[in-house]
Amino acid sequence: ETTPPIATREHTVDGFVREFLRELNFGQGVDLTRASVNDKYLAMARTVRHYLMTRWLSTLRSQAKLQAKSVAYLSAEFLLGRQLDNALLASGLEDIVSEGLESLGIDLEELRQAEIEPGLGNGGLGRLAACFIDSLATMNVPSIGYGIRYEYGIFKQTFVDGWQVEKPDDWLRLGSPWEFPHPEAAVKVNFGGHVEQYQDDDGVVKRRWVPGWSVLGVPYNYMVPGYDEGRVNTLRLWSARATRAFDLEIFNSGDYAEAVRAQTFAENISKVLYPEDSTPQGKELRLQQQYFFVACSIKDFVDQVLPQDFDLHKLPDRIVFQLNDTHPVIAVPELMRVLVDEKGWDWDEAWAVTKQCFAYTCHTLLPEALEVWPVDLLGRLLPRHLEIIYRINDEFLAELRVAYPHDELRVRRMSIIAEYPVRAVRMAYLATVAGTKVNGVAALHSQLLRDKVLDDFAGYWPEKFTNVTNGVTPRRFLKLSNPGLSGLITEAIGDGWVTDLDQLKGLEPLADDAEFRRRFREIKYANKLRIASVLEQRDGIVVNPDTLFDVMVKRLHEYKRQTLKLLHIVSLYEKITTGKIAVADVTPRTFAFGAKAAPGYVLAKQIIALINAVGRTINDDPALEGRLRIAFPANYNVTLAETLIPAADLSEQISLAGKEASGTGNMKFMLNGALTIGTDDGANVEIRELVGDENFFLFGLTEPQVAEVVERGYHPSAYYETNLDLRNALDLIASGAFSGGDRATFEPIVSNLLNEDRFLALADFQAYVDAQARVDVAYADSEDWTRRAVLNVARGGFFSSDRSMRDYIDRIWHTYPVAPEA
Ligand code: 26V
Repeated sequence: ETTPPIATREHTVDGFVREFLRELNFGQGVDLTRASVNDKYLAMARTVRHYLMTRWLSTLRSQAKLQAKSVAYLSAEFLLGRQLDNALLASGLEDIVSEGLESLGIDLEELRQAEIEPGLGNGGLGRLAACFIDSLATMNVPSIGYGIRYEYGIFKQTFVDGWQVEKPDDWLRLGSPWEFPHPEAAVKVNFGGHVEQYQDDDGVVKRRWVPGWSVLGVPYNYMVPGYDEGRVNTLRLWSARATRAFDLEIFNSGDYAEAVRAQTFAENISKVLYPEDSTPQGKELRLQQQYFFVACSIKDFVDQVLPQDFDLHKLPDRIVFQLNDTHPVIAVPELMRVLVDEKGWDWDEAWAVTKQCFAYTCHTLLPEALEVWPVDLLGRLLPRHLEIIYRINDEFLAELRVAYPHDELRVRRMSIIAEYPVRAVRMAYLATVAGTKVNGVAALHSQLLRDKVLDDFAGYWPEKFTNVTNGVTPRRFLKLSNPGLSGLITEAIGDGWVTDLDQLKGLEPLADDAEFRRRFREIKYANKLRIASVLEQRDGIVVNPDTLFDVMVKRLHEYKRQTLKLLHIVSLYEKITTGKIAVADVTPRTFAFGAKAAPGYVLAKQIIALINAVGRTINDDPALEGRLRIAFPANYNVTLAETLIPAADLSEQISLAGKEASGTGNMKFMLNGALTIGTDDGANVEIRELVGDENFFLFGLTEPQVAEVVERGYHPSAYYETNLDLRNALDLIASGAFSGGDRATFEPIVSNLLNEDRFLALADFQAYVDAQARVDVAYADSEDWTRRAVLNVARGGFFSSDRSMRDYIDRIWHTYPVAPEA
């Protein structure tokens, strides 16, 4: 049997230049002399992508041949960031390209800047998915990412008078060279209608779904290139189109305008990413999105990826569907529906297979972030799925009544169906019942899941619960984002760390090497200069590289406590302007913030306005002699993170203990040589254990202490009454000092802190200020600070997403690596 050859490209400067010009002239249809930056960027992207194609095709070939078990990572979000640099790295083309472009008089940096990043995620959860698929490809793990190709990603944040104003993120407007649309492979997804009873050919009474309407899902494939000759895996994102049947019916009735309207209705499903990431709104369109991508993905895997004659009883040997939070959990009843209704299996047979095919990752601890779908909504949109969920629940509860014959209360607590305030499906419970494993995303988080959020389930199925601490890809967040430090590391220990981050341990002895520290400092300084120039061009913000860079970048949430950091700044300001401390005694700092607020989260938006207002006041106050500045660039995203994080000295990870599931920014800072000021929360706990207490600025209540304070009854105003510095800071905000004398503007923030303060910012204020004073002392000894910074890098290897993937493989997936065919 002969296999047809796969085309290859010539890995030489001349070869590259030829391919690039071909793309520019034949693909883009322009002459180099008349080509716009975007023309050149598009041609460049397509050229690079062609270089990866051979590996992609061989990956698919070896997969078809070996039929190895795969991971399907189901996620409503993939926050990829820009693609060009990563593709250049993965194809090993960096040198060839810079030489080739130079010979053509083209500036590579200008092309890089032309790329609009695909912002198809809100924050940590979406970026984690992107890091994971990068690691899976690099580690040669057969896997496929399934998600949604939103036409509009996370909104673009702008500031108007310091207030957040959202603009649509039209990321596809200049073309999208990284995707491969496959309209011919579209799949149909049904919605609505009702369920009917019928008799099959053998006279058996069965139930089936009679849908009310349907849409098409068009797959768009993206390459997921592994580093250094690894696999090129696939990310398949679904885009909604109207079905032809949909159109025809109405066209035939002669109502052209209605037909076009119906099309828009269908295409709305993948129109926009929901920008809320903590309080589920229970929106029907969101449930449509979830079912849409999950139904497409299961159908795709069963009908397209698996061989035609595949015996679905062996499905668990070929696939594990990893559920990235509860968003894809409707996949569970969908697979049941496919097996029972479409394949004609009996219920028990289908359930036995289904419950081996899923595993569930939980990403939160906030009760309000746990998704529940009211049964009236679910029954209207997916009537058959609701029936299936009811049956899963009935059988589960019957099983529980056997296990706990005298504890009906417990049985009801564990019901997948909540009865109050409205009857609704608890998606986390459904996922837990159906999954082979349930994992949290950091050691503390997994412990709290077992002890609190899912304690009844952990008691019933102790072996189902496990932890996999998050990680980040060292390719994007060290190698690419910090070329200076990467170069220094490679010089010292070789380049094996890029795929084996534990090798960073080899840097430990160099923490005591003065010359190494000098070069390390020099690189940090260069990174500060780099971000200073970016901020100036991008935002018109001026920062001083000769200051301590103190950085807090993450979504704006009360639990993350941006206000705690702000209170520290306001307190410093108050003390300086009232002469309590001398300006000359203040450590010069640049306080950098980056944060988007969910558009409907009123308090979060007020906090953004307050940060900007304080910034306007202190940045212009001559009394501070430029020693304190706030830099709050709008629209923090992956691209900005890549230049901001490598410049940081201090990483702010100050959530209330027990609320941040893991955090992943904290890991990126550590690996780029920042020290952390942080609470005992999420992965901070593990960071501190690894780097050592003496290299971490710990402060604040621990999770058990928080529970105790809350139990006793928390009264934030007591802290206001007894802590003069805190009172002065809050009074200054309340006085209107940052709002042109208007006391009303920020009154809601102050009164929320005084009367409610759900996340105990006031309780942790003094401890935080004290920890910041320790930071000042430590920073003053620049040699010792650098030594600690080096140790942070050296001890950060654990936080590679390659390690996370190894943990998932060992504890949950049980898959094996398969290299692409040579
Ligand atoms: C939740 C929801 C709730 C329904 C509405 C839409 C929506 C969209 C996204 C989310 C995700 C919230 C959970 C989340 O992002 N968790 C973060 O996950 C990170 C990766 O595990 C982790 O590092 C962060 O600590 C955690 O907050």
